[in-house]
Amino acid sequence: MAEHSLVDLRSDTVTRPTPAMRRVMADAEVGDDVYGEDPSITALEERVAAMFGHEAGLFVPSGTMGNQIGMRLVCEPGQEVLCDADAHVVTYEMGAAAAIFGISTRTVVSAGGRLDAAQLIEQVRPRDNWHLTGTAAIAVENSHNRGGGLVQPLAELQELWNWSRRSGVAVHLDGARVWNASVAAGVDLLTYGRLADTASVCLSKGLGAPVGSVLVASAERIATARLWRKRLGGGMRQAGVLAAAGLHALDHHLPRLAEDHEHARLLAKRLGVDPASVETNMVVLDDVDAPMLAEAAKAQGVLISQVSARRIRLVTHLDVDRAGIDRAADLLGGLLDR
Ligand code: TLP
Repeated sequence: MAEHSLVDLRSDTVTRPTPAMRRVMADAEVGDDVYGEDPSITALEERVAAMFGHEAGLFVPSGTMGNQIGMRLVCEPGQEVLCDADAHVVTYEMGAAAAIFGISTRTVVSAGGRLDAAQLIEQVRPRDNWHLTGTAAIAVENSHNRGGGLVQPLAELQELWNWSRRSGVAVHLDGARVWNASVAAGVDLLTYGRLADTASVCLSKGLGAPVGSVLVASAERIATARLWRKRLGGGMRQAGVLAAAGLHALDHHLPRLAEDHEHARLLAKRLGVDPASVETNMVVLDDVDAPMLAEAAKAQGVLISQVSARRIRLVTHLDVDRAGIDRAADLLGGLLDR
């Protein structure tokens, strides 16, 4: 089957740079960013920091690096980060917090990933006790990946933030898809950014850039983050070609996320999934034979991802148009007999 006829719903990470994006990448002004001399990277860092109301930003190769450095900035080795049991930072980042930074993580099982500030706050442990592992930070994910792209309630984020100012426990935001949350909820990025001490946002998910995330925080913290990035081997040289793709994505791909959300709702409707469960660009199929469905769909050119033996995730993005959605819905609907 020709590559272009595939409908790839495994993730929004699978997008390829558009022709227009490739042109700005080719024309990007670059320099050696380890010397701080890449104007495209500097422009991207300043722009994203301002969008989220933070003093500074740091371009990093991946969301994983953004999250891990972000958490390290607000948590010392031997302390803990508290988060939801299904959070990406503890599920899909290969134990990095423990393996690299000596950070302990503790998780709370929430209702499908939805933030309940009081539930987390209740679990926080003091940092001045002779026995306990002190809680230095709470990590929040918005939108929530394993929660099926759910958008965190603003009131809960605000409650957590207000409490965190009183308690001295920091808040890290895994904002890989905070763009989707913002578009879906009509909450601006500045509002989300101001409810976190550190935030990692991805350019390579719904925004469609090929590589990269930006970590935002105070200028002092970002100066420390720059050292960690270099230590981890993430100091990049003429990576302005990548930053240019990110800048282009912010200009052209942010407002169109509403279209992905519409496509996800459409898919859900066609597959008998409650459209109310679709808040952004993901559809979850539960109680299905996931390996069978994935294999049968793949044989006919539709790629979907298995979250577990009984759960499938479909993710809409800018490389799947309405015709692709219809094709996937026809095929999956037939396979599921829905
Ligand atoms: N998520 C990927 C996989 O790792 C599961 C995907 O296909 O959804 N935070 C969140 C909420 C994410 O969903 C991801 C990627 C990351 C962080 C990590 O980003 P990368 O892959 O750039 O390290």
